[in-house]
Amino acid sequence: MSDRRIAHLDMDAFYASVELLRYPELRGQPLVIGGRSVPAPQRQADGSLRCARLRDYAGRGVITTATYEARALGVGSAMGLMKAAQLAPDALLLPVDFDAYRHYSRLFKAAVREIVPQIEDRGIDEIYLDLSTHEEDSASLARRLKDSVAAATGLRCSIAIAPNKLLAKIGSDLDKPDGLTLLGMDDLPTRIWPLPVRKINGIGPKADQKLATLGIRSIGELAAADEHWLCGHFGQHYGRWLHAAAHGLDEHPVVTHSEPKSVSRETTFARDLHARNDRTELGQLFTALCERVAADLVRKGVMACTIGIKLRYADFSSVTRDITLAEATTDARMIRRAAGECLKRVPLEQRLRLLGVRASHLSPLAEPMQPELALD
Ligand code: TTP
Ligand code: MG
Ligand code: MG
Repeated sequence: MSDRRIAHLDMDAFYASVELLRYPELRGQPLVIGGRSVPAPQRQADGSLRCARLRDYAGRGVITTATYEARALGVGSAMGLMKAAQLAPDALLLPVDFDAYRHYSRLFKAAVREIVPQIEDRGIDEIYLDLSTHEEDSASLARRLKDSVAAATGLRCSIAIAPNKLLAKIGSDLDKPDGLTLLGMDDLPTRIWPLPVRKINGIGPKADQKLATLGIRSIGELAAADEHWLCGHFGQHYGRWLHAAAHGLDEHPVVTHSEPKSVSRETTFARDLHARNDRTELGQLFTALCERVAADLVRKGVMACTIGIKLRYADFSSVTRDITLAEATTDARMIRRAAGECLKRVPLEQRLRLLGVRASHLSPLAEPMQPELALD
């Protein structure tokens, strides 16, 4: 696997850049997106644009993102707006418009697929690509991808091509904005080891803090640490992973299969069953179906927000019902309970031929590359 070529592509200041497509006259100014009930910019009679400023904001909202001009003033993602206002009171403040960002997210991914059909979708503004089978050299491929995204959206992105996902992800951040970064294993000592450990995807605040108390701040210091010593402090699994990551090693494949839209299981009974007279048998079959759906969800790495049932009656007519949960789940008991609720909403006088359970509105389970969740 040592000759893989993996790309990570991440849009630059994504939400803010989409807003600037709409309001190009705001380019070059410090601008942040976020908050609650922030007024949208108003076009004045003289054609000028009137925009909220950070200093006008009162409330508990946070910044989703900031333009690079605003970042220069010390503000950025996840910072409270009131705190940001102290650092950059004159920065412009725009409300979030997820529909617009989703639209541009689809556009840039479609532009990439024109060149590399298989992508791993990692969220609204980033993707991984496996370029190993492409003939074209990395620099010109990356250039073409960037040009294609820019032509389709008017937006800039940063791309890194590296031997694996771990290094590609670190790399796309190295020369932002508008970065084009090529990394090989030779670049480890000069470009990766000086970086703080937090730059590794999978080292979160908790692990970062614990490493700091052990005197390890840079990836190079982590690489120099003894693997057994790390395992002693972080457990076998995470300790080994830390050691490998610091040496730029990562074997995770780019996962390009598209996620299923729904998962369902159904069963046609050997003989028609009646909801009352065959209650026990029906209940057991129902539970078994829910357990199989739950297992399918886990196997596919997704969780479901909507649970539905399908019944077919002795006269071959059928009905479906579904229910949306407060929280996505893969849990068989939760699915069984939701399906039971659905069952209360269908007529049960007739005998039944078939029973089905379906889970939909799927979203990916947490990325397995983040073992830090298990830390305490
Ligand atoms: P990022 O790719 O992390 O950031 P970015 O695209 O704004 O800037 P960069 O040039 O550094 O890549 O996140 C993508 C979008 O996700 C971002 O535009 C807004 C949203 N987001 C939040 O809503 N909250 C957050 O804490 C972060 C980090 C991002
Ligand atoms: Mg981004
Ligand atoms: Mg991103």
